[in-house]
Amino acid sequence: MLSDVAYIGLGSNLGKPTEKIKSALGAIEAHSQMVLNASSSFYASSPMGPQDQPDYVNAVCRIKTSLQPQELLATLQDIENSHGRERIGERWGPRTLDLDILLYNDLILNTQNLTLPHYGMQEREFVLVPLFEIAPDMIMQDGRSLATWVAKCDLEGLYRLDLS
Ligand code: ROI
Repeated sequence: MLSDVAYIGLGSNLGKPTEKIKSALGAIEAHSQMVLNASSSFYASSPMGPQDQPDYVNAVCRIKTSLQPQELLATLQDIENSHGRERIGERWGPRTLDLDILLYNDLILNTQNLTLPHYGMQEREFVLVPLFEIAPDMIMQDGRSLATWVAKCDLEGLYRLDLS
């Protein structure tokens, strides 16, 4: 039963970021325990954190899944690894592919390797704007609308990519 709903943030700024994100969405789609339910446009975004790295491409998708949060995390890490993700190097440094669970149903979770909702979402326009595209009516954990969160974030440096 694919009855749980999760939102996943995708990001890449090494290699061919757009291709990496497309390929990651393909891997999600191909997995027997995940159904890709919606995916946002792709966005170019200037790096949050160290500025001496390339711009990112970011997107968000919604899946239905039968994987529990920890299983989903491990599955997404497998997909990262199969796209050449290396888990060494500077914190907040460039990455070939980053897949983050943003939300899993209404679950609130604080474990060593997984925090839900994803910490720092509120400050990340490259997460909130694509999320808003596929979930315009979403209410966030503080009771405010996602629209309110989007209205408060700085949209400078974020561009929707036209891939047609
Ligand atoms: N900055 C942007 N714009 N997009 C990301 O996906 C991203 N991911 C990260 C850090 C290094 C925080 N900066 C980012 O992990």
